[in-house]
Parts: sequence; structure tokens; C-alpha cells
Amino acid sequence: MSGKTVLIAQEGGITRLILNRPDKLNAFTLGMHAELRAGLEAAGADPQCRVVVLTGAGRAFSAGQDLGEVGGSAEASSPDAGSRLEQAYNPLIKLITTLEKPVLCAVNGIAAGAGANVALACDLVYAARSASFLQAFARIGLIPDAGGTWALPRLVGAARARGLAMLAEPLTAEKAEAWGLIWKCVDDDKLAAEVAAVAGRLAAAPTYALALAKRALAASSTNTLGQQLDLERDLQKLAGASPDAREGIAAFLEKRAPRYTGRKA
Ligand code: LHQ
Repeated sequence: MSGKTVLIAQEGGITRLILNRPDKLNAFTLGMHAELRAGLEAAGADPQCRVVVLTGAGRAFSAGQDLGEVGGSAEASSPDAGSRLEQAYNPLIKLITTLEKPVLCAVNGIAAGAGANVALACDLVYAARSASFLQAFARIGLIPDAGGTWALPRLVGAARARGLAMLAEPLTAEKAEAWGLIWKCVDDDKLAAEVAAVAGRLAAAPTYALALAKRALAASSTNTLGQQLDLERDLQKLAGASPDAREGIAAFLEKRAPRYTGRKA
């Protein structure tokens, strides 16, 4: 199933998607977008898959858009950047943020430009201590995209979002964790093992409940408290009727570990 620019490995309920253009710091091409979307869609549709892990091959996570693919000469008009977003990045961000299973990101090295914002769209972001996050856009006359202008102020607040967007300086993984931009910064040599352990835990989790929680949290950014309470009522009704909720409550009462299937019904 692996393509040329995205490697795919499936094992034990975990689908690993590995961005694989290490000589170009895993910069995104249209081909890589197509392979990544196909991998995510397949993972979403596969009942055996309970969690997705996204990471990069080599020393970077991703340097964002492959500038060789979109750049012309300084004089020539370059391809429409907006249509590239419409065609490739926007569908990718929507796919990650609506996928009905947890998406972990293991940021193994620098995440720059849209590469940073693809990482930040994932549900849980782990980063190697040597990794960094760079909103590189202002360096080349662009604005943060791939959901960056939406995610940054929500994750780190308006002041820090403005600083990141306008100064375009790398933020270390340690600071990213301290600021709440990511879930966790991990020593480089422990990143793979720690992400594998968490993915293993999530592969045995009540997947449907996690998907509903993801949906509710996403909706909270535009809902009033009243709307959110209504949504919680509706989604809890679905979660409460699932086999995993019955199993979870039974296992608690029987003082044993639950065995979740992840299924809706
Ligand atoms: C690259 C890239 C790259 C191609 C490293 N492209 N080759 C959306 C819609 C439409 C249009 C535009 O954009 C977007 C979204 C975006 O993502 S815009 C932002 C694009 N990304 C950037 O501006 C970051 C560009 N890269 C860098 O600033 C540096 O490479 C960083 C700081 C990431 C890493 O620096 P170094 O560790 O010093 O590595 P390097 O610069 O030497 O790169 C290694 C190789 O990778 C090198 O190739 P070469 O053949 O010379 O060895 C670079 O040319 C290539 N590379 N990023 N985005």
C-alpha cells in the first residue's frame, strides 16, 4: 500500500503514515498530498485501524510546501497559492480534523510552514526535543495557512500567535510544550517508543467515544455554552448506546479490565 512519497505500515490496529522525501525535508508535493489523503481515507474506512500515527522520515518532519513546485522566477507570476490550498491543504486539514479516530503526530525534526500546521491539526502532537516549529511563511511573503491562523490563537493565545506568525522564528519543542502548542516534548531517542506505547493504548481504547469527543471539542470553538451542552447531550446519547460504553461500565462493576472493540454498534 505504500506509495513513493508516503510509506504506510499497519500493525495491531495502528496505521503509521511516514512522509518520505527526506532529501527535501519531506516538503509537500501534489503527489505526496494525494498519497497522504489516500492513506488517511483508507485508515478512516478500515475498521481494523483504531489510531493513525503521522511522522516524517529522516531529520525533518516536513518543511511545508515544496517551493520548487510552486515557485517561478521573481519576475514571472507564480501559480495561484490560494488554489493550491483549495486543492491540497484544505482537504488534508479537514480530513485529519474530522477523521473518526485519533491521529497522533510524531514530530521527529523541524516542522516548517504548512508542515508545522499539518502537525498541529493532529489530535496529539509529540515532538523530539531537537525538533522545532517554524511559521516560515512571513520569510517568503506569505501568510500562515493549512489552518495555522485558526489553530495558533486557540492553542497559544493571540499574542503568541501574532509573534509566531510575524517574526517567523523557530520555536523549540520544549517551548512548544510549555506554551501548550503541543502535547509533549520527548527526548529524541525516546520519541518512537513513547509514541508507539501511546498508539498501542489508543488502539485498545473505545474508538467511537474518542471520535465523538473529538467532534464535540472541535464544535466548541463556535458554539455557545448552551449549544455545547445540547451537543454533549446528543453525542453522549450515541456514546452511551455503544457496545464499548456497556463494556466499560460492566468491566468497572466487575473489577476487570475492559475489552473495547471500538465499534459504534
Ligand atoms: C526544500 C524545502 C521546501 C523545497 C527544504 N521546498 N525544498 C501553500 C500554498 C501555496 C504556496 C506556498 O506555500 C504553501 C504553504 C507553505 O508551506 S509555505 C512555507 C514553505 N516552507 C518554507 O518556507 C520553509 C523552507 N525551508 C527552510 O526554510 C529550511 O529548509 C528549513 C529551516 C526548514 C531547514 O533548514 P536546513 O536544516 O538548513 O535545511 P536546508 O535548507 O539545507 O534544506 C535541505 C534540503 O531540503 C535542501 O535541498 P538541497 O537539494 O539543497 O540539499 C532544501 O532546498 C530542501 N528544502 N525546504 N519547502
